[in-house]
Amino acid sequence: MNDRNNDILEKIEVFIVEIGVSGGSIRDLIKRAIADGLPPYQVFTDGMVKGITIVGQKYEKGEYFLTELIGAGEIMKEGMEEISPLLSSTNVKPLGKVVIGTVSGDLHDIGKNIVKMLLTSVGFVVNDLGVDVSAEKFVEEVRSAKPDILAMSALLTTTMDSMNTTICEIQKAGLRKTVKIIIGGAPVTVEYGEKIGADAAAMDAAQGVRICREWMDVGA
Ligand code: B1M
Repeated sequence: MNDRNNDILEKIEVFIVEIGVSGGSIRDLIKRAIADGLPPYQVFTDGMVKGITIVGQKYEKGEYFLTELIGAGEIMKEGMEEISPLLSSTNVKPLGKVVIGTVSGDLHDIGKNIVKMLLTSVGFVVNDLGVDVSAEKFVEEVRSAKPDILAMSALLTTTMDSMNTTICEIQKAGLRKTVKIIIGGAPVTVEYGEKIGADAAAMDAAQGVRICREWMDVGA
């Protein structure tokens, strides 16, 4: 990668970290990176994801507050709108079908959207149910769409239990053996995943995608 490419990726990262304070738009920066010949997946991971990760770290350290997080979240969303179609168009053959959603009572979707984009970029067809998805809705989708994988995200300790409820409902509907279930989100642990009978719990988006690929027998 040449200096010009490094420069534009850094600009994207800094634009997110500084919540666009320098002016311009994330869409224009992404367009420039693509015009310079950078692969969409690299623009996403080495620019955008790097930026939002730093924002999260600053929040943890008390350097940033909710206002900055909401602002960075908005920029990520706008950037995702720009890059998402490019990521999907780079796919060659579908790997498998995933139904994804943030569980009932929970409106956090930045992490879920990152997982969705990474899954899409490696070739999965992803049906995104959005946020605040009820157990009934997940069951209905597993029944009708027949996905290979159900992916649930939760960011609140108070909504984690919705994952348990959903898995119980899927079991009751006689669908548990038809679908692999992966869970993720900041409060989720491997132990919790085992406790509620998920097939896997991912600590980050990259691990989640790795696990899904392994399930489709294509390795990491
Ligand atoms: Co809220 N929020 N929030 N919030 N929010 C947290 C989660 C919190 C930890 C902040 C804090 O107090 N330190 C806290 C939860 C405390 C707890 O439950 N223990 C909290 C709270 C309390 C709340 C409200 C209740 C605040 C209020 O209103 N009083 C409220 C709840 C609303 C609701 O959901 N019903 C609320 C609202 C919001 C906003 C709307 C303002 C906004 C969300 C915007 C949006 O998502 N569109 C927001 C934000 C931005 C956050 C923090 C600051 C950042 C979350 C985030 O996007 N991180 C968060 C603090 C934190 O997490 N440190 C916080 C970046 C993102 C890339 O990481 O989502 O963890 P994450 O995703 C990672 C991994 O977890 C993983 O991959 C991603 C990338 O590696 N992953 C998966 C996620 N899902 C996966 C699924 C997988 C695999 C991996 O497979 C299925």
